[in-house]
Amino acid sequence: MKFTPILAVAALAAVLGNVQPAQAETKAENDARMGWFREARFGMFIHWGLYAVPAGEWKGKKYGGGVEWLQSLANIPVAEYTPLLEKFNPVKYDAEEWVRLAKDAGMKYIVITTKHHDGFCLWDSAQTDWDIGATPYKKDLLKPLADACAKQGIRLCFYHSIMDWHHPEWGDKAAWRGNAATAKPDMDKFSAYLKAQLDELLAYKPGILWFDGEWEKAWTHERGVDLYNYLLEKSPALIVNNRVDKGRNGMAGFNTGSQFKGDYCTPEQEIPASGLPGVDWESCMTMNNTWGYSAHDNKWKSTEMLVRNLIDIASKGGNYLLNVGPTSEGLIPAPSVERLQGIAAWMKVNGAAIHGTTASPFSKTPDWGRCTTRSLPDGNTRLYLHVFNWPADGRLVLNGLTNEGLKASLLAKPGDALKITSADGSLTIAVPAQAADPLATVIVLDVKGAAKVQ
Ligand code: H79
Repeated sequence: MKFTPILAVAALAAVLGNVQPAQAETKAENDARMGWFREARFGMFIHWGLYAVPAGEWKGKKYGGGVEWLQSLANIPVAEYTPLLEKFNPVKYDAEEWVRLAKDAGMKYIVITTKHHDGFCLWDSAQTDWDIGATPYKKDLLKPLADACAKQGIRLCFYHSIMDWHHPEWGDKAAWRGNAATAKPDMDKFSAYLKAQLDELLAYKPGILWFDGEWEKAWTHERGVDLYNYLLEKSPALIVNNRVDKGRNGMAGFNTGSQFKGDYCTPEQEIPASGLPGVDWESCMTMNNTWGYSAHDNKWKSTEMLVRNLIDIASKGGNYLLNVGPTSEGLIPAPSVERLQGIAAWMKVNGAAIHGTTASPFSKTPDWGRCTTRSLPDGNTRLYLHVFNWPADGRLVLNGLTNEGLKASLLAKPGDALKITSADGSLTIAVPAQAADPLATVIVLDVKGAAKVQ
């Protein structure tokens, strides 16, 4: 719902507000701010908006890929897209249930699209009528999620698209939008709108602001720096992804220079082969081939692949942000629920091998699987060996690991010690004949001191 006088005041405050650059942060301060994110390792992405109504189909034609892009894929002018408002009525939305699904799967945070590229807002913003308040449902969708997250101990985080196909002042005009109010869009007015909306969103106390759609020319490095500083000034504990600025290297997502703002890198639909050493990062990925709900995308990844992606990412020191795209009724599709429950079963046994762990000491990805690590208080190191390919001869050989082995067992059976032998600069663990879990069987190995691999 739009209140014009408030818009004017908010816009003025946003322009005149204190946007002094934040003081340079010390490493200790950065460690404290990024701490929960580094421990989390696993989060849920939720892409939800008006595009769930057409669900990947427009005028009888089916579209593939990310169908949250439908307005652009089908070149739908704003005037034709607007009536979707009347059909977005998520009466089956149960925020408690969504958070429960995420929490059971071992996810520690949720990132929801407060506004995607089509500009539609999931909360009743005072800055626009292009929001949930104009649908038959009317009620704020973020508040119940914020409450459920607070109750269940999950961090709520917000995706917010910078690019906005609905706002007349967004500076890159595609002819199909048909909504340019002026011949020359005013990006200062757009920035004021962006900041006033972000002020509203900060009231929900999000853990992360996850920007996107920063690549169009209208968004500049200067605006990225200004927005980052604006947000950190207002909310010093906030984490902001690198898409606030212009430095990300396409889908690979890593920063191309230290002048660019953003607290972590954002590979999209890919896992960096050797991680991104020295920086924080998070790979966001879909379960099928779309982010927003599609009625016809059946290209689901297996639960095995999703669990192994999580392990692979953790072994490289990153986070996995795994997407669901709820329907316009407010339901997470059944294939997504099934997969989350499969992941939950694995995480119930093996969560300790993911949460709060650090990257593998092996420079080459081992043939048998992946490794995550944990520094123990006594200076020794715990290795979690996630075995994908179970050794046929009952011997798991860790090539090049020169540490003294202290003890080993299956994570699921801590009482049953496995025999460790060392020879020729490698360490070998005698394992049972059969893998305990076909998705990945985890062996815990404690070694003396810091892990050393030759
Ligand atoms: O919200 C989901 C997608 O809708 C959105 N990001 C995820 C999280 C997304 N936006 N764009 N894409 C996905 C793919 C488009 C990539 C491109 Fe580009 C935009 C190719 C060229 C311009 C970004 C900038 C990648 C390369 C340069």
